[in-house]
Amino acid sequence: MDEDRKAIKFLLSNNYIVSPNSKTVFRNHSDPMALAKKFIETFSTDIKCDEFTLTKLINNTNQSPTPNYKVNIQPPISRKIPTIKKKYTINTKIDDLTDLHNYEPKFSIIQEPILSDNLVGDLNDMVGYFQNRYKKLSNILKRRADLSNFHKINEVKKEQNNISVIGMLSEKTINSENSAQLILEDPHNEKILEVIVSDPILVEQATQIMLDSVICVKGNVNPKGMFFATHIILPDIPSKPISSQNYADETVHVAFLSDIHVGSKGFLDKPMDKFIDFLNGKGENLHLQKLGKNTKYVMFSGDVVDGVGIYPGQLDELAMDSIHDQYDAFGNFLERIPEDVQMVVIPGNHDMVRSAEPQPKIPERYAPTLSKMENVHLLPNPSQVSLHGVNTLLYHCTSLPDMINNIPGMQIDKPIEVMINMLKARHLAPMWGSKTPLATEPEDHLVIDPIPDIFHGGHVHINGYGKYKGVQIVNSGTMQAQTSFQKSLNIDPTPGQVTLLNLKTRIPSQLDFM
Ligand code: D5M
Ligand code: FE
Ligand code: ZN
Repeated sequence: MDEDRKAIKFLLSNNYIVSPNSKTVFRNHSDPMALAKKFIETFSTDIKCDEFTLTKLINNTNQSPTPNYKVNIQPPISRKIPTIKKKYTINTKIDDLTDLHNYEPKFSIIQEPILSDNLVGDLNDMVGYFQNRYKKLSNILKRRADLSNFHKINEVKKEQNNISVIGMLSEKTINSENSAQLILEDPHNEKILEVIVSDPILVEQATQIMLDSVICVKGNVNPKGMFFATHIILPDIPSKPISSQNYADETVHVAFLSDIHVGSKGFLDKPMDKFIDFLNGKGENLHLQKLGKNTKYVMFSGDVVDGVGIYPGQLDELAMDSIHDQYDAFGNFLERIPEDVQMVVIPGNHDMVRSAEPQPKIPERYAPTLSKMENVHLLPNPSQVSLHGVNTLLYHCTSLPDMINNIPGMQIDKPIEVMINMLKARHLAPMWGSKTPLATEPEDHLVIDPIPDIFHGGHVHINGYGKYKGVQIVNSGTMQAQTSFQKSLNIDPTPGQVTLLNLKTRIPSQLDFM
């Protein structure tokens, strides 16, 4: 790819709006990527990258301009695969790991979807669901400072210039590198808008958008009533200056786990035992011992058991064929974790709840041991909790394979990139009618609002972490060996890897319990 296109792509992936007239400036610049980075350093995403602003930036660069807005620049993806060389990468200094002897948990639930018991799932429910999605996401889009002159689809008329239209992306046809067609729908009426995209930058942007996302297109309508897009804008999250992000007031750690799959023949009890020993201060060295005693929160993002009857032929792969025994065995592990450690357990697609999302919490009748434990919080999938003041969104990420199958360039071993795409769409599972079943609740609980500080997912069984606009993203991996299903799909899991986060600094550490 040419240097100028790489630079523009970099800006787009950081969710800047790039005007087509900026292309010449990048093409004529000696170091387009350095210019793009300079732009991100100087301006927030509210500022459009166009010829005028770029020229001003270039002219001012030699005079060291004072940035009018400082953002925390991060490369869009900084995924780290756990290294083979180093078993433990602890990024909190041993002296900072204070003894939390008189520790008071600061735990609260921020968001827990209340699910209706009388869903019919008929057309009425479905329309109501999409109207709510549209309302929530269009409100988020309307809060963006860079958008104005909003029109509903039924208000679009011939010969209008520079208008913003919000709609749900119901169809997308990519004809070539510089030609695409989008169909936007308004779930309040039958109206649709056909959007013509003829700029290669916008075409590339369109390929990354999941169907049924709510987006905004800016553009002009010609005398024949044809809408030509000049910009495509996603709800996204704003770049939060570090000063306005949440941090714990003392050094305390959270550990992220998911996909334990207790009950499967492939469940690995040794790394699970080692992890529990670590929490009890029995790590291999002093640094690990102090870190273990400083880890007061453990998050489980779904698939804590393998379940029963989840896929055809599962019985042959089960070590325990009773769901009660599976949850009991999982509960026995949690009972060995110190009582002052707060734990959150949400369900995944293997847990004993409905598969349509949002999924309700694991019921007491299947998991009496877990329900009894005061330090175990059984919550729905998804949910948001506050850990020492740091907002943490837990979602199993069942929608990850759907997104990977539908967006070019997305890969199962790079879950963080897909989770970034969810943050850009401000939705955990936009696509309707794919493999992720969605419940037509009156409220769309899968819209990401409020914006979390930490976004924790699982499901792919491959550990990774990264950051996007200040949000710490973790996909926790698994405690299950490779299954025959994963082998058939060439999925190489990373069992026993656990990511921890220091809630005071929000710096991750990485431990390998295999
Ligand atoms: O998911 C186990 C693994 O299988 C994980 O790597 C995701 C992958 N997976 C799960 N469902 C699908 C579909 N539908 N397509 C492709 N890959 C998939 P688990 O939920 O533990 O069974
Ligand atoms: Fe799983
Ligand atoms: Zn799963």
